[in-house]
Amino acid sequence: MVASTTADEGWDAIWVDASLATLDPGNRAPFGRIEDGVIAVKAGLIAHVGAGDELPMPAERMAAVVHDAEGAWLTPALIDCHTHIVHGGHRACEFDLRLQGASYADISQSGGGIRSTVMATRAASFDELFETAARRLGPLVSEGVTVVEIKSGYGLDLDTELKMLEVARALGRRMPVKVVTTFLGAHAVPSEFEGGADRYIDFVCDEVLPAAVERGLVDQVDAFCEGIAFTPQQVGRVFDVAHMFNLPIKLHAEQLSDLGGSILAANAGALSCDHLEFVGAEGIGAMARAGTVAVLLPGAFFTLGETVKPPIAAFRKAGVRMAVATDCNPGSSPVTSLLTTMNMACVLFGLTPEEALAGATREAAHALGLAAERGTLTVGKAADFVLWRIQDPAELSYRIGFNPRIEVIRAGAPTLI
Ligand code: DI6
Ligand code: FE
Repeated sequence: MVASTTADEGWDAIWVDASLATLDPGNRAPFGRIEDGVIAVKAGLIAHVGAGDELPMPAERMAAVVHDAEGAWLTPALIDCHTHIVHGGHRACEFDLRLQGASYADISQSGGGIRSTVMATRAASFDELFETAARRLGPLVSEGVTVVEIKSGYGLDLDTELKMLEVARALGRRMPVKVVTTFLGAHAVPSEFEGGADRYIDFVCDEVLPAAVERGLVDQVDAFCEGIAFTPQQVGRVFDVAHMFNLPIKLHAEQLSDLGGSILAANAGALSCDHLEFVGAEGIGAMARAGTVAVLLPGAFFTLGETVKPPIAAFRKAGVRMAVATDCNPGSSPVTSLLTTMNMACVLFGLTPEEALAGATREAAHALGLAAERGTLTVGKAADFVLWRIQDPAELSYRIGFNPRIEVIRAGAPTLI
């Protein structure tokens, strides 16, 4: 690789004697690896990535600060591209019911499920939501996550949807993480609209989404397309409003059945379709053509005891990018570890450890429309990376419940976590 910055410019800092897993598609080695690598930063961005013996001058003369990585592995910082981390209450009682044989859909249809979290979220104060979400975000940050996507969707009324998004924005200001907010007003039909899904979609499209956009609270728009939620036609109406506001879209699609949501979403230019256990050939084809990322959520698959897996081989064959995310939520995926989720993606879905790491970095950046600025160790991208005490990058997916993080660098500077 070639240095893109001359010595005269002066780098802010350089890490030497690092084993780099760049995940850069231009580097064909496994994990895009560079042994005995160096990485330099300037003004919060990656200024140089390469082999140590290719530096034209001693590191001390090229950067103001020299860090010795002592052979540690260094990867792009992790990105959790699908979470519902802001929510009130818990659903431990449902967990118990499911263990006794009730299905997720049964519980939802009898008034539990998402609606029970909606009640708890409406009842919670801003501070309660902030504190509980921060406690769940902490473990992710500690694993080297520097970007997290956070959805609304447990308010389903104007005030609570806004409150959730405001909490998400506050987390981004007060914690060492960039937050991407997603409006998920079309997550479930709230009880006050029982039997009136279309009327609820009118309310979402005419009032809630515009109000949230006006307050600058929305980065992207999502919906839940499912028998227990909304039809493709109803989702299409939400997407039309998102397009009017020039907001990127994504979709919870084919989680429990195949309604063709992925076809609709891909044809509407969605950044990602998420879950996808039941996606068919037509959906896969549409996603491949549109460059829509498949976001795999093995925590939900695991928690719900699902048996139908997303079609990994078909995604590979069609060239559909695969991201991996926690789906951190109180019902189907009470998971606050992206590393464990990577393990699940390998063990349950058959991803390779390299695909799992790419899924939590490069492909997750694509799923959030951030690929130009994040997700790989590439000159010009944000200098967000993690140093790990591991012998091989596959170890990040292989161990369970173990966090080998040494240090997290954010915008070129070590973070205190
Ligand atoms: N699918 C999910 O996995 C989450 N939302 C969705 O549409 C779970 C939501 C919940 O059960 O609270
Ligand atoms: Fe989800």
